[in-house]
Amino acid sequence: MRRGSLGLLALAWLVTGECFAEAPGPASRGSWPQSADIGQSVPLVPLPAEIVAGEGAFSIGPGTVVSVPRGDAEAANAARYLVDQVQRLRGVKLRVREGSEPPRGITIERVSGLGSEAYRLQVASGGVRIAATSGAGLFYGAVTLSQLLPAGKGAAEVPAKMIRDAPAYAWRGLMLDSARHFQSPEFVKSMLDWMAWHKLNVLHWHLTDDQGWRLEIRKYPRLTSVGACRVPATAEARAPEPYCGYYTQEQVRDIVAYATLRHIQVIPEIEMPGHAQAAVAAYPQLGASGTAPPVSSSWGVHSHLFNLEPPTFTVLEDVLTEVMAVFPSPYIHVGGDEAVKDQWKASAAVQARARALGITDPEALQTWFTHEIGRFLVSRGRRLVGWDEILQPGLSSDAVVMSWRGTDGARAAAIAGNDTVLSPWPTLYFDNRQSALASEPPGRMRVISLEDVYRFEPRDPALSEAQRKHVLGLQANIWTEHIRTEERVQRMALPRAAAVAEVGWTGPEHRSWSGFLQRLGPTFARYRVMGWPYSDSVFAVDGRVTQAEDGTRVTLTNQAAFGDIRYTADGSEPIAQSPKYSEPRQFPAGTHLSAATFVGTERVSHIWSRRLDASTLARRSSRELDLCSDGIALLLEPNAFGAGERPRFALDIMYPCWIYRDVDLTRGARLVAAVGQLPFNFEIGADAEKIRVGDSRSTEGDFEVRIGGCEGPPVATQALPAMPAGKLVNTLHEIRLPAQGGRHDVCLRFARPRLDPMWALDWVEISP
Ligand code: TNX
Repeated sequence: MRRGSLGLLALAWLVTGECFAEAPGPASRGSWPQSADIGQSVPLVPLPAEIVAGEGAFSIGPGTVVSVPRGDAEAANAARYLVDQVQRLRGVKLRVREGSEPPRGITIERVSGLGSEAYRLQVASGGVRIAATSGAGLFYGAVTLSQLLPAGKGAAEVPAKMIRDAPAYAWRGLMLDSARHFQSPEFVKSMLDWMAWHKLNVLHWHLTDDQGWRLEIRKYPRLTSVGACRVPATAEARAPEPYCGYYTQEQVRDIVAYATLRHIQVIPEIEMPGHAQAAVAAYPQLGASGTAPPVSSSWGVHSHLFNLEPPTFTVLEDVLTEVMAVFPSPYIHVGGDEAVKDQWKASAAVQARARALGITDPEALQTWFTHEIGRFLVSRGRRLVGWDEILQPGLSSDAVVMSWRGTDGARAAAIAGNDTVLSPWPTLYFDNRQSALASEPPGRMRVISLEDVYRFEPRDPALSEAQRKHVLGLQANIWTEHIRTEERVQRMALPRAAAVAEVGWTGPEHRSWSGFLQRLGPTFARYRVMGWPYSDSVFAVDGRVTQAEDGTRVTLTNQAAFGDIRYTADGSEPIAQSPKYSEPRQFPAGTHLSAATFVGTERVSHIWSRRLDASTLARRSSRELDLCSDGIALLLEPNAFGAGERPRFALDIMYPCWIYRDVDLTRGARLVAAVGQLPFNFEIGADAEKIRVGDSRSTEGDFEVRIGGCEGPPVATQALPAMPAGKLVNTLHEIRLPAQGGRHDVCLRFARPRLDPMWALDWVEISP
């Protein structure tokens, strides 16, 4: 139903004819469809608060005039956005005119009394009006109008309607980690493009970490000359090319200006006191260890912290001064997460300082640190943002708490009277895979589906109305340890970012998962026109092939159980007329099966395709096997220096072990395995001692096969040859599994002589 059930009906707009008149009252509205139903058939993301259908349509085509108030730069900006979108979507050029109103065109106008991001969009056969009080509202009206246009060529009709819209939350963000992997300025701008298209309005930019310092600081050039390069970790014993990248202040200004035009605030994050290893590598005197570490090429929680000497604060304040000069955002993020205090506890200088301050608890020392930095920021008119570790007694009330260790931090912050942003792991962590499909790019093995994100509810019933006002909104984080390329960053983000946008914008009473799915097909079509890579995991066909009496049995599903799966059995592309899959069925051996998901006549997924032969039946990639445990389960690529496909190994780095279920071992079996190596480049503290490397009997390690469980003696063991130079996978042939009687789970593990490197399974084939 519509927002607040709208006793405001008298205000509802009747949008027919040449002018916009107010509806006389509920009675005359007849059976007009309203938000909940018509909204889903209009491909708007996020869904507006209120949509009322009208009669007729307005055609937007070559020469349609967009008029803006004279001298209103923000209105002109909204108009330019619209012109640009229509050009990209339809290849049609609109004209912008200042001042006088065109008789039949698009009018962008200021009105008073609407909220800070609210707008009204009226489409009638006589013209279109976008009205708002703020520049952001005008911009969002233009965004909505552009989304109403289908992708295609030439003029397009927009059915009459009235939209009244405003966001539920003021902070609708994404965090981009450019420290672990670096993205080009062009990529960041394209990200701003699609963020704006979804009415996302905060880009939290993670610019410094243990693995890289990525922002030019003129006063301290070593931060980038040293801190922006690391040597990539590799399982191979050769010196790889350094991995480098940073943004000049010039580039940042350009990006910030680009964002501002799209009503996106860019909030920099400069991590302190932890995640500081790259900075300490550049200027060891800033560190608490007295040593000069390299920029890290490991992932995980590192020990290097800034020290607490006055000259260090001077440097940090100088850095923040340069940061504030290029980032006008009212908020400056200073990290604060995962600062393990070992170095502070071990440092005589830090301890002396703590005593001088009268602080005995190392956690309280971080509070003091945060307070010092926060005070500095406030003196420059900015507010400190930090991860939820900053929430300690004594935290200043103007600090903003970003809740990542679940949502408790947000609740506690709101109760304490601090503003807060919801960014909880694991739901809003886009380094998690979005499906269990073998085609997912590297990341964490946990699946956070589009639906998981969509169903995230920011509203905390435990908070009072007043406390709830402190919850500014939500944000998803794209951590890039395992996301090496820009295209993958984007695929991890889209379409899950669309779900974040809708959760942040659209009130819970209007959100509907099935409605969102309906709008997704047309949304994907627009992504394609815009050239925005996205993941179709929600619709992609998941094909499971098993042995049947005389042939193979195939089960086809998709994650959302949405649309129709259509298939062909002759190697041709499935089309809207291809047979529809309804239940598991058998195909003769040798069939070349292809399948895809359709919504109506539109194909909304890529084509899944398999030849149903003996090897398809026997082979499973590591992504298709079960992992024996869920410690730190990752999907990883080995570092290769050069082009070409790399294998993707699914493994739990705490216990690399896989299970191939339900194998017929009545007459024994033959096993072939493809294996590779990965560096163990994870800083996990004392947890590393829990990792069992096994009892390796040969110099490189052994591949071990067990039946029925993973702990008993192996039924087969094979010594591992050293990895051949230049190869990322090596195939082990002819491992014999003894006859066992019946079907069994087969457990696959390695014993290795040391922690680093790890052996990993790429795929395995078990055939009778
Ligand atoms: C924890 S979330 C971190 C990041 C990692 C992330 C990986 C947070 C404040 N710290 O440093 O990249 O987990 O998922």
